[in-house]
Formats: sequence, C-alpha cells, structure tokens
Amino acid sequence: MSDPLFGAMLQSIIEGAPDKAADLAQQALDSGVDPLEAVNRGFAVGITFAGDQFGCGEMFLPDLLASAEAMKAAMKVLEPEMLKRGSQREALGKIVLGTARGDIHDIGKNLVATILGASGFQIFDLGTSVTPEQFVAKTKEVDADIVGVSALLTTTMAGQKAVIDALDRNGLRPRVKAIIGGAAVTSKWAAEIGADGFSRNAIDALELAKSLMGKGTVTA
Ligand code: B1M
Repeated sequence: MSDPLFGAMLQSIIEGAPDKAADLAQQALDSGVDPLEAVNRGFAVGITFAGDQFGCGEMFLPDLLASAEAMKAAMKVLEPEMLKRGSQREALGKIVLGTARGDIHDIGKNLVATILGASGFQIFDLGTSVTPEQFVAKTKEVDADIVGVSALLTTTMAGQKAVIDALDRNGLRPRVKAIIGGAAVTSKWAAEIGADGFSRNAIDALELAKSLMGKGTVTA
C-alpha cells in the first residue's frame, strides 16, 4: 500500500525537491509508516541512486547538492519521531561521534546518531570535518565509552586511522572503543587500522555499540 509513497520519496530526492521531500516524510508519519522504513525504502534509495548517477557522470555536483538538501529536509521531519520512539530506553553508554577530517558528508553519520541516541546512547556529535585532537578532547571531557568516526571519501578514511592513533597515543584505549563506518569502509580496513568494529548501516552500528558495551551480540 505504501509502495507509491516510497517511489515518490525516491523521486523527490532525485529531483532535489526539499519541500516535496519534507511533505512526503510528514505524509509517511501521518499514515503510520515507520520513519526508519521511510529512510531505508524511500529517501536513502533516492540519494544512493543520485550518487551513482553522479559517479558515472550522469548528474552534476549542483544537482547532487540539491538531492542532499532534499534528503536533509526529509530527515529533519523524520528524526524527531525516531528520537521520540526511543525516548524511554535505558542509558547504554556515551558515544562521541563525528565525520573524519576533511569530510563534510553527514547524512549517514546523523542517521547513526539518531538511531543510537533513540536507543539509549548519549551522543556527543562533533559534526563534520573533525580533527583527531577534537575527538580526543571530547572523549576526555565527557569520559566517553565509544568513539565513532564516519568517512565517505576514500581520501578521508585515513582520518579514521588518525583518530584511532590519537586515542592510543593519549592512553584512552583499550578502555574507549573505536568504531568506524561509511560507504567505502570495509572490515579489512577496520582490521588494518585496529578499530574495535565497523558497520555498514545505522542498525548494525547500534548492535555493534551494544555488543561493545556488553549488552548485545556482534553482527558486523
Ligand atoms: Co559526495 N561523494 N562528494 N556529496 N556523496 C560520495 C561519497 C561518492 C561515492 C559519490 C560518487 O562519486 N559516486 C564520492 C566519493 C568517491 C570516493 O571517495 N570513493 C563523493 C564525492 C567524490 C564527493 C566530492 C569530492 C564531490 C566534489 O566536490 N567533486 C565532495 C566532497 C566533499 C567533502 O566531504 N570534502 C562531495 C560532496 C557531496 C555533497 C555535499 C553534495 C553531498 C553531502 C551532503 C551532506 O552529507 N551533508 C554528497 C552526497 C549526498 C554523496 C552521496 C551521493 C550520498 C551519501 C549519503 O548521504 N548517503 C555519496 C554516494 C553514495 O554513498 N552512494 C557521495 C546516504 C546515507 C544514509 O548513507 O552516508 O553511506 P551513508 O551512511 C550509512 C552507512 O555508510 C553507515 O550508516 C549510515 C546509515 O545507514 N555509516 C556508519 C556511515 N557512517 C557511519 C559511522 C559508523 C557506523 C556506520 O560508526 C561511527
């Protein structure tokens, strides 16, 4: 029944239409669609398609930017509902989260923050293009349990290693666990840089974080 709605969501992202995307997100909530399902079956399919088009030269950067704006408009409507649904959960631990130095992609990182926050983790989101020093300072300040670094570019994945090295240099590991993610990140890369885990999406990130806190099973 909801399939045309998911199709319209996808289309609103490809068209780069923020108002339309926000309206469709609201429609989904009004008709009882789970907000995460709206992301996974509608909006995220659209942004992935736009990225593929951009990757093969069928779409130009201004269009990709417009698609990203539409995605953000939809997320702005959906995120409060995701948080509301998780607001009664137990406190699971503290996570410092950010995007690696030089990387401004934050849609996936924000989704991870929303899902983990809604599930009971206390999130300290440092935003985008975060330096290793900023990660270390925040980790010490809030006495974090986990540090999460997102990277979407092959060139900024090195920033994930730089954060792990900085945590090691400051004697914060192994008590503080380091997790990584992002479209190009693999288990091989995670093992190579000594991360405590990686995940392909926000739901896996939740399972991973829970397991690192001794409250679940490892899936990644
Ligand atoms: Co960019 N971009 N982009 N971009 N962009 C990619 C990543 C790219 C693959 C597109 C392509 O060519 N096909 C390509 C990277 C190529 C490469 O390095 N191999 C690329 C490029 C080249 C660039 C620029 C260099 C383009 C240019 O300027 N010439 C530039 C770089 C800017 C910079 O960072 N310095 C750039 C800019 C942009 C926009 C600003 C236009 C926009 C970002 C807007 C924003 O985020 N505020 C943008 C977008 C939207 C994309 C694509 C299309 C979509 C990313 C996204 O939001 N996906 C992307 C193509 C793609 O990934 N298919 C692309 C949806 C999101 C829900 O998924 O981010 O993967 P994702 O997050 C997932 C998982 O990865 C995981 O969970 C999330 C939720 O399920 N995850 C984690 C993510 N972080 C995690 C952390 C964890 C755990 C799990 O633990 C800590």
